[in-house]
Amino acid sequence: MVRRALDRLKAPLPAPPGQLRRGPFRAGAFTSRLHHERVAARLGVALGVAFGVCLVTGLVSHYMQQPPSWFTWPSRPVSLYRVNQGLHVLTGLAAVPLLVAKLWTIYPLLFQWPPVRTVLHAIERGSVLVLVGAAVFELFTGVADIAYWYPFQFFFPRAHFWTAIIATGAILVHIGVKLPISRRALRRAPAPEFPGPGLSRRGFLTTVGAASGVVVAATAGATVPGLERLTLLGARRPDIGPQGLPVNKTARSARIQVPADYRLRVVGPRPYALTYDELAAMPQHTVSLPIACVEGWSAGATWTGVRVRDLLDRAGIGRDASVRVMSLQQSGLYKASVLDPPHARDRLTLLALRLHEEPLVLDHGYPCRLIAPNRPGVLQTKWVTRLEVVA
Ligand SMILES: Nc1nc2c(c(=O)[nH]1)N[C@H]1C(S)=C(S)[C@@H](COP(=O)(O)O)O[C@H]1N2
Ligand SMILES: [Mo]
Repeated sequence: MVRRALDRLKAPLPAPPGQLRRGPFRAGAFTSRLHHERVAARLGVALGVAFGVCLVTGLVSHYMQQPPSWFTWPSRPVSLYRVNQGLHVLTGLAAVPLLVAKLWTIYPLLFQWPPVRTVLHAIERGSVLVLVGAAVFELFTGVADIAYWYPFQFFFPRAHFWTAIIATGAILVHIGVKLPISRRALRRAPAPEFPGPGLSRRGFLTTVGAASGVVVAATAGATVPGLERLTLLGARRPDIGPQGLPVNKTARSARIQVPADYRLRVVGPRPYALTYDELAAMPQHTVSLPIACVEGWSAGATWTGVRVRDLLDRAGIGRDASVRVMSLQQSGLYKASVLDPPHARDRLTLLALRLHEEPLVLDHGYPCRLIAPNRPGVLQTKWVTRLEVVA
């Protein structure tokens, strides 16, 4: 049964009339020696590595923000998420020149003749279409997100996540189909290039690799400490902003009004409320922790404030409780976040009142903001007014 169905998929289809074979469909229409399977295979390997790292780091980031029950993420090492986020952004950016080069290398295949030989061949070509569409979509939306540019109607994280899943499936199918060809192309001694002017295959691959390297070098400073001044292409300089730190969401755009009778409320078995002065009179601790923003930048800073676990203990909240951190913000996705037990109990997790020893400015979360180790920036809630146990 299966075999017969497969045979049918492999049966040759009638060829279209030869008169249609014109323009780019002609034999020998593409003359560049760079449209070569060896070039395609090399670029494919580089893209596979870049997309692989991008996928794994992207999944970590996704599950941190919407944790399923099986997912736990430790609060240490403190900068693991920063590294994860940096790898995601940099491998994604490095993939842009690689993908452009790969598409250019293989585009003559668009005009192969006959366009489809068998049903199986049609399916394979269709899967390449899905793959190219998904890869281009991922890189485009990723770069747009880094630039805070949302020319689309859909919700970026969800579309970016699901397209990654589709792309991964299409890549696996593609690797399965092309592996024998790539192996052959990579293993065999390189076919001699026909002589003539123009770029050699090696020269082309070196140029593409260099372009990728320049993109990484010019954007790495957005996440790697010490390279800030090299950030020529990054959308943000992580050392520029009020109090030396960028602001993602301003108080104005979040419509924050700090009421004159501001209180921090901690809701547990023994609920209580504190004024700003009472918070400032509690034991203060200083920690050095980064904001690692999923929108492509990370910046370290020194924060001073009250340990969250001291606040929770005082309310009688247990060690295994997850805690919701709520802000003065009325609407928006990031008006609250949840601290799971490892982060809630970590001695580095603070409600910070000061940044670089000065009181927080409103844009950084005055009266107080959450800062916890090994956590994405979107979960470092600003303008905090309430901590409560998650039911
Ligand atoms: N209440 C609230 N807190 C928030 C946000 C927000 O939109 N609302 N944005 C988050 C994001 S995306 C980041 S990267 C950090 C940035 O902190 P900063 O502006 O102090 O650098 O704050 C986080 N805290
Ligand atoms: Mo962010």
